This record gives sequence, C-alpha cells and structure tokens, in this order.
Amino acid sequence: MILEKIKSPEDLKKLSVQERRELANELRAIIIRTVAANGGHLSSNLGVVDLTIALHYVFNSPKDKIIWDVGHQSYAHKLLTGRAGAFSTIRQYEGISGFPRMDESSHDAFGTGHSSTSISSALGIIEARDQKKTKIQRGGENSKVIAVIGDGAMTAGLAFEGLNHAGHLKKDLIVILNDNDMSISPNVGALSAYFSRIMIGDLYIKLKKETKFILERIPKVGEPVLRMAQRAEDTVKGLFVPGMLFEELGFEYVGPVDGHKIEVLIETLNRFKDFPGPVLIHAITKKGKGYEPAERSPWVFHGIGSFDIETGNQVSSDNISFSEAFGNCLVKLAKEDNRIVAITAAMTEGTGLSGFARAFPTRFYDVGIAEPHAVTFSAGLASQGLKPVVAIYSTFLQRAYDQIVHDVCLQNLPVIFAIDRAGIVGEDGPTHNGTFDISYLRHIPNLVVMAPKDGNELQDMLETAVSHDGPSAIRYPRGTVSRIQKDKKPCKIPIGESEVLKNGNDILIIAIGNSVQPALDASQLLEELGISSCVINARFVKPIDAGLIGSLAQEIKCVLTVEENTINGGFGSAVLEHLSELNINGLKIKRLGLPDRFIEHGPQNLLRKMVGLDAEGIAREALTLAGKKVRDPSSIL
Ligand SMILES: Cc1ncc(C[n+]2csc(CCOP(=O)(O)OP(=O)(O)O)c2C)c(N)n1
Repeated sequence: MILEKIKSPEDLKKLSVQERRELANELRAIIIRTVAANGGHLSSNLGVVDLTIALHYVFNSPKDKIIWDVGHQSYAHKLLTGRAGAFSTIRQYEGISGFPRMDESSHDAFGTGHSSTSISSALGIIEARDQKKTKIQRGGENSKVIAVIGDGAMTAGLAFEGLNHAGHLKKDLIVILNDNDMSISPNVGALSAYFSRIMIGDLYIKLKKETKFILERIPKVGEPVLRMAQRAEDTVKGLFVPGMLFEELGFEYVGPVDGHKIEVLIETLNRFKDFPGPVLIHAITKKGKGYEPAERSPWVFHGIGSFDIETGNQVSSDNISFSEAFGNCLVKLAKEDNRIVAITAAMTEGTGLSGFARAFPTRFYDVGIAEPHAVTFSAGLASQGLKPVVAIYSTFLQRAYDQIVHDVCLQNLPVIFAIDRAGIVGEDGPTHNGTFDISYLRHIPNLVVMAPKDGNELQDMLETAVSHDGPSAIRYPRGTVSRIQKDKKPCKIPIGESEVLKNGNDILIIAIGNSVQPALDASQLLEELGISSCVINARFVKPIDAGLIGSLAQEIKCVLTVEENTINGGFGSAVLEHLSELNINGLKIKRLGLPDRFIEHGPQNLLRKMVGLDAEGIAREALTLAGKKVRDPSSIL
C-alpha cells in the first residue's frame, strides 16, 4: 500500500506519477469501505481525491493553509495528513470528526461544517499573515492560502461577499472552484447556468482559434470577415468568455481544468501558486467518481448511512422520519390550500420535500445554499397572500436570524418555519447540532414556536401554522417518528395550549418536543419507586401555557422542565421566567437541557444518555428534586 508510506504530505512529494495515480485508487477504496461501515459523505469525497493529492503535492501544509468549504469533502485530506490510522473511527464517538477541526490537526486550517465560509476565512488568514509580517516578522515566510469551494457553496451570498472583498484587497488568495454541477441535488440558479456556459466558453475559445486560422487563409474575403467578427466579439464576449464574472470581480480566472487529471492539476497549481493577486482555478470534477452507484445517483450517496458496497443498497427501514412525515403532510395540506408554497435552501431530499417538488413543481422553490435569501424571499411571498413554508435545518437557520426578526416577524408575516434536525443530530457533530433554535426564536415578538411530541402532533401543528395569521415555527428532530396516522385529518391546536399526559402530585414534569416520550418513560420509572409525577406536553415554547403551568406549579410546587435545546434561554427558562412572576411560596424548579458547551459527534442516544436527557437521567433529576426517600433507586436508575 502506498498510503502506508504517507505519514505526512511531505511523503507525498516523493511519489512517482504512477504511484500518485495508484494512491488515488487506494484513497477511493478506503473512503468507500469506511463510509459503507460508518456512514458519511461519500460522493463529494470521491470527487476530490485527485484534487487533494495535487494540492498536497504542490503546497506545503500546514505552513500553507488549505481551507475546505463545508468540509464534508475533507476525507482524502485527512488520510494524507497523518490520520489514516484513525480513519476507521471517523464520525464515531471519540473518533475523528467528519469535518475539518482545528483542534484535531494542524493541517485543518479552519473549522467548517456550514457552507460558503472558505473565501472569507482564507482572506482573513492572508490579512493576518500580512499584518504580522509588517508588524512583527518583517520578511517572514510567505505562506499560501487556498480556499477549495464547490459550485453549490458558491451560490451563497457569503461566498460573494468574500470574493468582492478579495478583489478589492488584491491579495494572493487562491480559490479552487470544485465544479461538479451538483449541490446535494443538481445545482440550481443562474450561477450554475453560468458555470455551464463557461464550459461552452471553453469550446468557444477553441472554435474561435480554429475559425481565425481558417479565415486568415482565405484570400480577400477572409480578412474583412475576420475584422467584422472581431468587432462583434466584444458584445458577446461577456456571455461566453470563461470566467468573465470572476475577472470582473478582480480575480485571475484559470480554467476550466480537468479535476481528475492529477498531473494537469499539479502543473496548473505550480503555474499559479505564486501569482501576486487573487486567482480562481476552475476544476471540473465528477461527484461520486470511481464508485458506480455514487456516480449514477450522487445525491443518494451525498450523506449516507451504512450501505452494502456490492449493491450500493442501504439497510431499508419501514419507519418514516420526521422529515418525511412533514413532507407528506405538507403535500396533503397543499392539495386543499393553493396558497401553500414550499421553499428549501438546497436541501430538497433532506427536508422531505421531494414529494412536494414532484406534486407541485410550480409551487416549489430550491433557492440554492442561501438561507437568508430563502427567508426574505418567503417574507415577500407571504406579503402577497401566499403561505410559504420554509424548511431549513435548525443549524443552518442560524444564518438567517436577522431575516427572521426583521423581514418576517417585525412585518408579522405568516411565514411557516419547518425546522428540521432540531436537537442532537448525532454523527455530524457540533457543526450540525440543532441545539439553539428554541433560544434564538423564543424572544422574537409575534412568532409562535411549537415542537411536536410525535408524528400526529407534527401534522396537527402544520395545520395550526397554516391557519395562523402570523409567523410560526415548528421544530422537530432527526430520526423516525413514533405514532403517525397518515390518513388522519390534521386538527388545529389552540395556540399556546399544552396537554396533561399524566396526573400526579409529587412532581410536575413539563417536557417539550422529543423530550416528551422520555419524560413519560421517566414518570413510569418514578412510579415504580413510589413517586407520583404529573407530565405535561408543553407543545408551545411561545406562547407557553401560562395558566395551566402556573396553576399546576402552585399545586405541586416541584417543577422539572425537559428539553433538547441548550439550557441557556430555552424552554425551561421561559417557564422559570413565568413562574418567577408568580412568587409561588416554596417552589422548587430545575431545568434539564443541554449543557453550555458544544455537543460532540456520536450516536444520538448515547449522547442523550451522557447529558442526562434519557428516561433514567430525567428520573434521576426528578428524584433529587422531589427529595423523597425511596426504596433502592439504583435497582431502576
Ligand atoms: C449553510 C449551509 N447550508 C446547507 C448545508 C448542507 N450542505 C452540505 S454540502 C451541501 C452541498 C454543497 O455543494 P458543493 O459546494 O457543490 O459541494 P459538493 O458536495 O458538490 O462537493 C449542502 C447544501 C451546509 N453545510 N451549510
């Protein structure tokens, strides 16, 4: 194995052309094997193997800084930078991360997980390098900074803010545009069409050269026709000359180059690595390269659980996910109400909207990786009487905070936020956990915030949101739904009304969303210990059911809140704030939620157990809070 010889990128530089090619095959085989076992991002990683080898061959990481946009395509980079031995642990608890992390390796120049940050962070690193050079170490070493960004990530405004600033600063930033024509699904938008035209442009240049060659050789006629053609050229040039857009932004555009020809890439990188200003190298790659099932359906293998390598099949399951339950219900509601439109930011499959897109192609919008735009676009739609449902993962909605406040809630527009992957997401880890949305939404005026305990309630909440004349948000977790009757007609829930699931008098447990079931299970454990608990499904984070919560707290005087969100400013804080107003004598209250730190990657249930959000953890807290003497609690907890 050639990879065994590669302890650091330095070793890569000793390989022959043939060995570099073999190394690419080895990397692909290891990536396929490991993702088939652990799950992960397959298609994107297979697509950048050759580019990664070329980058580490030409540049000197970690002195030179390679920044991977999104970072979901950094597996080959990890394998070449001293992590081959640990690679089998990727995405597993206490194993290496599926994304670049500065605390994992000095070769991971910048931590990522969310898209389109590479150009801005790279530019900041260059500026800091130059600040230090002039201030402290005059004439110090001139490290190179390279941002590798996909055509999908390039659709975000943030990427263009970075390009715009880079063109202005005129620093030696190298941007590699890894263009595979795909985001997770086929890429969308005018920019994507522009990249395709660049390919035509490449053809155009070749054609132009050949036409000129021929015309010059036709006596008399050739000369004037050529002059006429050259005059006309300027007007159409902007449309066809490759990379004109980037040139206008102040970049030297190079390409397009074949992103699977290692030697061509090495030659190109060598030629432009010392270029004095910003340069953009446009590499064309194929998503899923080298694994037939992934080449055929790159979106299926974009982010995938474990699968069979021979067939490419995943372990099938009869259970439906919250995302699917949401998507199916939305189709059902949209059949009845033609004001409903759906918006996604490049996550059609992930958010369960594929069925909606098929059923209502003219009422469905994939806006690209552009969450802020998705929200303001929805606000515009809502201002004209439509009912936009914008489905975004909790973690990515963070990017659109101001749009939620300023464009939706301040204007009091009936936009519905379908917030998927709320809570602990598992193997993708801290960049993807949706652990802050309750806190970042509950203080915004006009917004109704809900979380269903199961599939049926998700359907009811969607109906509630559609019939509500103001902004609303529904947060639900990654995973399969319990209890769902697909043919049940969704029913409206009165805004702010919780439900009592179980009566009891020693302790009041108020849970929200996916914490309701473990709270009920905890209540069962407590009962076995002789503790009687009242369990409330809060349903609404905002407005909370102030009346019921207040009167039960008065009565029981011992309150435990449970939520899968950060403990800071979450649902429990809402209850605490309300109860503090009531000045209840002798009230004991404890909030259970996620601790004030980022939650690492690993299986969801293990992580929940570790933070005490499983049934045993909740029962333990309840027991301590109730302060009752019980028979041997360790027999159950
Ligand atoms: C802000 C944000 N929104 C959505 C995502 C989810 N996401 C991860 S990769 C990806 C597609 C990226 O496409 P591209 O940059 O072309 O890379 P490719 O996977 O094609 O190599 C998306 C939408 C994300 N990581 N960050």
